[in-house]
Amino acid sequence: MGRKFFVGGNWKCVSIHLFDVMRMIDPFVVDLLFISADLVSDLLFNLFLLVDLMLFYVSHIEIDVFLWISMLRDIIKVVVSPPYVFLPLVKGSLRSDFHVAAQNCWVSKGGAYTGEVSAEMLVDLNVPWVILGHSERRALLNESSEFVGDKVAYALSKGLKVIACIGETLEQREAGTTVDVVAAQTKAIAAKISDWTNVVLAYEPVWAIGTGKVASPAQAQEVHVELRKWLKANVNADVAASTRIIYGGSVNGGNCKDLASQPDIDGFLVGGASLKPEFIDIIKSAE
Ligand code: G2H
Repeated sequence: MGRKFFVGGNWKCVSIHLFDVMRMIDPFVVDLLFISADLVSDLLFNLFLLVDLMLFYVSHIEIDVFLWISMLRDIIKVVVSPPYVFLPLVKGSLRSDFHVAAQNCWVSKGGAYTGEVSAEMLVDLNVPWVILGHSERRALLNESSEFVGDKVAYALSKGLKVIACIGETLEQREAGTTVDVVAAQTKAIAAKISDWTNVVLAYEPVWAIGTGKVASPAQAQEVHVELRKWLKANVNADVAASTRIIYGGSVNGGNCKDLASQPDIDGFLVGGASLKPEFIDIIKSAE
């Protein structure tokens, strides 16, 4: 079976109007919640909202038809990753065929680790996915590749699915060490796990993150091919063929189609654009 296209929305630590973002992803469910909450207090406001919603649904009908057909055909996996505090609300309100991910979790069993959230807690909340090793955490919080490898292994052992991020800095790219860097980051994960079934590898060149400088389709494809070669040589051919390698770094509605057309780009991890209506266009690039 082919690799199912995967689109992750990484909401990071951005202040958002939750209902606006949720309505963008699934107007029907969220607005019903919004309406029922408000009906109690403000009938007039809701009449106004209802008209607004009717107009909204009419203008988004094509989007929803596409999404529902695509989901029925089982060709896309969509996972959104809100900050921890919003996880239960987003999970409870989101359309059932979309899933949620945490943006991080602790490296071992929970305990006296102030400020951390454990893999067990996510499992208890029925949060199925977690993003680990994002370059912002590697750079700002000094997370080493070995630490990320340990986190991936622990999260998998508790039943979570992992979006594991790797990627080179601009200096490393300019020094010609891109493949060595991503191979070393992948090796640190491979050293700690034996089953790749629940891992999605996210190649995110650091120089492309939040900068508007997206890797060209050829640049991204080249690294994805090298990663697949590395997995084949160092893990096995099955893992190389079946593991989804997604691209992240300034993906938007304008560049997603060309990137998605590359044979080894199996989807995206999207930051800024996952909080905008163009996120739907990015999901649609699976077709
Ligand atoms: C990379 C990406 C999401 P953005 O961090 O993981 O963010 O799309 O804003 O570059």
